[in-house]
Amino acid sequence: MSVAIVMGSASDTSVMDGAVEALREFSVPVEVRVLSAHRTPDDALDFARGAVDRGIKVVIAGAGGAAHLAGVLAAATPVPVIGVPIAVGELGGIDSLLAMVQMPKGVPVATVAVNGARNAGLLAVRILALADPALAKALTEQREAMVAQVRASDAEVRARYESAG
Ligand code: RP5
Repeated sequence: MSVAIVMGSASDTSVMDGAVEALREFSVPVEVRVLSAHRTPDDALDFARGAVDRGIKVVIAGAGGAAHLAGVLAAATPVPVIGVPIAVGELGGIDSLLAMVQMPKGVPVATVAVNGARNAGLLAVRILALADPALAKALTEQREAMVAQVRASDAEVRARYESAG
């Protein structure tokens, strides 16, 4: 059981590391690849067509600009694809966001926020957790830790403003 993290260029790694880190926090095996819908279309399609046989359960695809990678992969595999639009160039990510999120009917890509690679990793964990009770328990613990952290921030901020008068 593994998650594939695919990106259009090695220049995307600084963003996509967020997905790698999230998955590693839950000890989910990851395979990381650079595959481009435009520069290496044959490799991207070969990868997508072989994903099921290699035991990949979720694909996370990040790309910037005219970001067709996630959609092309989703067209060639039944494995769920999560798209991460990456902010590059003059348009600040709106280009990659629209390219990923505006998929035609029949070929879904679950698109997260621009540069939202950590949430893509966490969404992949949630998908895997549907069939993995240990992972579901770890997710619950992580969410409880987040609740505790926000409540601690709330207490700290309230105290700071109360004492300021
Ligand atoms: C996209 O073009 C890649 O996903 C990357 O975000 C962007 C720029 O790629 P490089 O020119 O840095 O290789 O295909």
